[in-house]
Amino acid sequence: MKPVSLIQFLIEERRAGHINTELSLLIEVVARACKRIGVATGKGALGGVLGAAGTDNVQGEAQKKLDVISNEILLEANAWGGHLAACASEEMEDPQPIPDMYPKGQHLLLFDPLDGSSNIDVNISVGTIFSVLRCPDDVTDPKAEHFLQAGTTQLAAGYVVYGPSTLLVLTFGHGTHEFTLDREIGSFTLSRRDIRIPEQTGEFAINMSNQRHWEAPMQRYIGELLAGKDGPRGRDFNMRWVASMVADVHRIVTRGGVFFYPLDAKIKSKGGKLRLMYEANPMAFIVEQAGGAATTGRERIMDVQPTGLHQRVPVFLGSSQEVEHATRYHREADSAQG
Ligand code: P6P
Repeated sequence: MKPVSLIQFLIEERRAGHINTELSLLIEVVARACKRIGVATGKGALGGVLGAAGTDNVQGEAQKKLDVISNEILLEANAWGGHLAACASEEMEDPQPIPDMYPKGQHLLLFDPLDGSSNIDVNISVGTIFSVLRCPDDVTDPKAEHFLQAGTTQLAAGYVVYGPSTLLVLTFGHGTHEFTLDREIGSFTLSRRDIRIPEQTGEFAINMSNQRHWEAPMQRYIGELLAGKDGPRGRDFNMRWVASMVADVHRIVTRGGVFFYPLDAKIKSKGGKLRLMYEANPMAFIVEQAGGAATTGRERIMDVQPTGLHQRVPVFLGSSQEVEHATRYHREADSAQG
């Protein structure tokens, strides 16, 4: 069968009325920027871009040189096209407006330019995560509050995983689709259309070193998985933890599984570890469109009404039956506490 390129897929989506021309251009530009990020990360030590940048981001986390480089690549690529009103990034305190010299568009782009970058120096897969919102009609100079839209309003979401192959996974709300970068011709080619995540799974992903800090329902749920076939679940489970959300989520999108970053006593005051606007929401959109589920342990992630651009939430996502099982334990515990 003739391979379908990303641009052909985008034209098909436009003809189907799923996206407009401006959004189609936006995705093309982001995909091209991610190819450049992939080249930069692929150089490794030879590119002189490993290691710390010597600066901290808005989260107070030490930035890697490639965090800063990846952020700049995405900002520069999206400045001139006329498809965006502003960008927001994990690496920037405030949104960056499109420079006045360029036309502005009707979209807002949010991204984590290089998620999992602590893995860069040890050559483990990392990725870019992005989310697209509509800029409110009467807003010409978007501020942070104009980005504070629930995940259900996303027009598009995607990630690019820089692994043995470079893959783009994308949704416009009409299924989740995967594109593989054909390095010989430099274009993303459709490799999986309408991905479905199995409802059941025997594989979970969580950072077990936080176990003693978890809330009681999380202790109960994970304890039952660890008890295996001799415990209440009556089956054995396997565990994976890459500590790179894009890599862990892509495994789940590919073969099922469930990913948890629950509240724990260390991070409770911050609301969680992962960021709602440019990590949890886009991943939730992608996973739900593939038949999976995504909650905070108490509510659907995409229903959360944001209160801050860099707000954090707990994340439970993946195979729907396990997400619902763990979420049910949290709701039961909350009800019991009254
Ligand atoms: P921990 C990477 O820093 C990240 O934001 C996600 O990509 C990843 O899932 C998580 O943090 C890893 O957290 O506690 O294992 O370092």
